[in-house]
Amino acid sequence: MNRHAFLALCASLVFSALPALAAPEAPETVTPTDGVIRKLNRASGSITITHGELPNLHMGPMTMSFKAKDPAMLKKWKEGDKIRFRAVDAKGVLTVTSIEAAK
Ligand SMILES: [Cu+2]
Repeated sequence: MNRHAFLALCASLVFSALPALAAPEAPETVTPTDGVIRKLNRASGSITITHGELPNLHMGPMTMSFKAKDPAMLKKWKEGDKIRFRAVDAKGVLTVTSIEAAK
């Protein structure tokens, strides 16, 4: 392997490792959980949910506040809505990454 090939290999290894560092938990792999919206704060982008078990966050059922990944995703919801949602630990901030209506 010549020097250029070696450097290219190093670069590809570094870049392939980056997504894993930036997102320790891919949101799309998290199983959605049932919840009921208790409180919405569109200004601060926070949402309080009574949620079922969240295995990926090591939580049993409880009522708690999350940060919305994007505050705009709170627009269509209101208090009392039954939802299915995904939440992840984003560097210590418990963050809701998706919300859909419960069936
Ligand atoms: Cu909780």
